[in-house]
Amino acid sequence: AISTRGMQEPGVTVNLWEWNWRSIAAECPRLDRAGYDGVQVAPPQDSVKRTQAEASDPGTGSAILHPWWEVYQAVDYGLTSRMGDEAEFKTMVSACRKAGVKVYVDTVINHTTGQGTQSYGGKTYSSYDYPDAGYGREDFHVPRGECPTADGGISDYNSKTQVFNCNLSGLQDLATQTPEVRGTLADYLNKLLGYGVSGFRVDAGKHVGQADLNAIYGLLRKTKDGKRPYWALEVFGGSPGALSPQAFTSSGDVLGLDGGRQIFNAFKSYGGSGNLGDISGLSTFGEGSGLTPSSKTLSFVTNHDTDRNPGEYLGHRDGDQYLLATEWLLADGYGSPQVYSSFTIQAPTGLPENANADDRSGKNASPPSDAEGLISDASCTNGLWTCDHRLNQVVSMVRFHQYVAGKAKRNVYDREYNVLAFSRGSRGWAGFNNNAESDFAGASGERTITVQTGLKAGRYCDIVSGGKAARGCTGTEVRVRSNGRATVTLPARGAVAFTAKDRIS
Ligand code: LAG
Ligand code: CA
Repeated sequence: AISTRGMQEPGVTVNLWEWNWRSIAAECPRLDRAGYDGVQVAPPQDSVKRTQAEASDPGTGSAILHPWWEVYQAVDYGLTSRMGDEAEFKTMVSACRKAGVKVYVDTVINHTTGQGTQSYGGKTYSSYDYPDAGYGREDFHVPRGECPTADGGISDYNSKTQVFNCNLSGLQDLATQTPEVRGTLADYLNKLLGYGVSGFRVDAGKHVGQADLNAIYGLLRKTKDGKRPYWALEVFGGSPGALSPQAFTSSGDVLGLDGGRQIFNAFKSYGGSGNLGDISGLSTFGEGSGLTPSSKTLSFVTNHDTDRNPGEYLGHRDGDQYLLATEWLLADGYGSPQVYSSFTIQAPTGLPENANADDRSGKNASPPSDAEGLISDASCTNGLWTCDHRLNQVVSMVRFHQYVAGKAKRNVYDREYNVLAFSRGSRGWAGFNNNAESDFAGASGERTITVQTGLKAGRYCDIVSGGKAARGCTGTEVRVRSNGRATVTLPARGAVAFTAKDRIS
């Protein structure tokens, strides 16, 4: 186990996944004003830069030259990547720190690549031989004979030995039990900490395993703020015993992937006719619904993988329901909530004959890039980036989350189909309505509820539709009566929320 004493708390973060370093640096002052505590950034280490030869080989997974997932195929730990070079990375971290926003880095420490011969940093390599990282065959489980499968891949996700030691979708699995590999990885992470980074998302954490994760964490220096670095492990649920997310909570925080599925099932169900979801059951969400403890979880509605998995998780494509879920998670208070914001997924045109289903659906699409694969500056006006983290209703709920921090959920209203409302102590109240505009033959999806708000009498401005203005509210106004009760109309697939400081009289 690792000690979490003095560990950096992430607070509310935004995952600006595959935003380039220049754009993140420019965004950080705005993130701070919006109330975000930190930003998570895509893997900055050098990675495979595919060539036409790889794109033409169906075995490499895509006919697209530069799919988004190139960055998950480490070649060495130089900091030249699709998102920018080392100088730009350093500038970004300093600019964000100066703005009061902490930077968390997605780190690929379980494996190197599974394809290609050249990298964004201009290095060349071959299978199990990465001169610039200092890795040879002795640094990988498969050539060492430590993976029991014939082809070196993971075929049984219930086997600890296979999950830890075999190659995850062809990616060459590092022998993280050796002092040499641990030292190389710790040097990389310590360099990032030296630049001012505050912690890490550990890609494929489940495949590194607790013992090696703990040992690597033990080699890390403190952050510039004198804290132990934040450490959030990616552990997909579904495997038994030691492979479960619960079994990794003694090695760090874990990503809230099972929670993401519960959120999808509540908001959307499985999408058949008549399956419209029912969010009222989310009154019990978190440890009470079998998830990892709040204090050990990086919670989210979606991330870069799940946004591409429409049948099991919500994503940007789900529009109002996705935003409603994001607003609800920020109000609920489970885990350290993370808002996701990246490029819009579009089905590419003009694909070659050998394109596969994931190429055609847009699942493998490249972020907006130049011909060399270098990612373009993010823009919130060209339609290529979602910029969901900037939306008024999301920013308002980030502020709500910060303002009600530590206050228990009270006055839960969950007796009505697809509606959920609660107060957070006596500091804030929020109500959510997941009913569509016309679920039942033309009926309005709007819902009017009478609830106990936990707040004192007065007129309050709803922060989802607007907020306080010089006189009155720019959006909806809610009147709380002397007994704390209020009658509130929740728009279809919408929310109403206010805190004690949104009172106008
Ligand atoms: C992760 N967590 O454990 C990332 O969140 C996930 O996005 C990564 O997969 C995975 N682990 C490895 O870091 C992504 C794509 C894969 C892609 C992989 C490596 O979802 O599709 O694999 O990144 O780029 C691709 C091809 C495979 C091929 C492999 C190796 O799709 O067909 O076998 O590359 O060449
Ligand atoms: Ca491994």
